[in-house]
Amino acid sequence: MRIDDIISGAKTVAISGHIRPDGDCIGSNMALYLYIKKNYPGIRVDCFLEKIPECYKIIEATAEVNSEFKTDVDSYDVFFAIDCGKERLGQAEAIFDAAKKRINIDHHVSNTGTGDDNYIVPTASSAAELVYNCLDKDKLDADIAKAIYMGIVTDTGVFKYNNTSPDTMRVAADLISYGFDFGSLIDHVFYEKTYVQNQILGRALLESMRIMHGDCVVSVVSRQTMEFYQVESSDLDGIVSQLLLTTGTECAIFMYEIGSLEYKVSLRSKGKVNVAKIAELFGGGGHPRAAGCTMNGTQHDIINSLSEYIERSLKGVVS
Ligand SMILES: [Mn+2]
Repeated sequence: MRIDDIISGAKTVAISGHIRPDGDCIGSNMALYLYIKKNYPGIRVDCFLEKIPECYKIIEATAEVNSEFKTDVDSYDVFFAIDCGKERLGQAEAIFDAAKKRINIDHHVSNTGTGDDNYIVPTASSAAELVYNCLDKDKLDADIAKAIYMGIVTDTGVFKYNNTSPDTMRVAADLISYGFDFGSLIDHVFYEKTYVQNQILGRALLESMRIMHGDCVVSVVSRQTMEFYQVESSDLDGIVSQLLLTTGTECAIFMYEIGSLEYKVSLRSKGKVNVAKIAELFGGGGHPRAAGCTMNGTQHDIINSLSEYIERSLKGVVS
């Protein structure tokens, strides 16, 4: 798929991605937006996305994103749905439906193609990598390269998840040749934490305990502690991953109180324990190495219930 061919002759182009946009959605959308804006000044291009989280505003022109989903264009000549099928476009779906030519670029395995033209590659690391493949490399600049790089970095966990392919690395290598500060970009979108996020992380690590002879690390944050540090549940992201990084640990449990005798539980595994199976037993779900559920009881009871299944899983009784 070549973007230059698709938009040839178009006067109006719209771009959008999924609801609650993440780094890949924003990176892939902004890359295409910047590409058209910079190389085709005669084309009106609009990008529709829900509110952009603060950390992604490091990308050029995110302030120009239309989060109101209001437009005076009745029917765009071309609409690009990127990083999702049309059913996850949210308020942009109606604009997509009204467009003259609908293009769908995505890497989600569940997407069978919802456009008139589709470029769906489930093995690709990210939608951003796919957008890169469609662009004329001579028309890229540092801002566009940075947006694509951000998409790849977020969806691969900084080139760590197994969706990272040799092709992904080759694309990343090309991208850094355009010259942008990829080190500070990665820190900003991936590793940087607010002061209170670091404080609650420290507290959770300090109060963690090892169970099952060190096979599992557990930490619990109470409502009272969250109030003391004035943190929200989103400030607790990443604590469970840090617990799992303990040497010799096979799995990690992180839980925080959401109500009286009610906890949100996150489970992580290095591979021996299928935590999706365990989360499903308690009404939750997820992936074999990352899952979650909501559980009732005292923290002691919850840890006991979970460890029973984790122990059986480690012994190979359940897979
Ligand atoms: Mn994605």
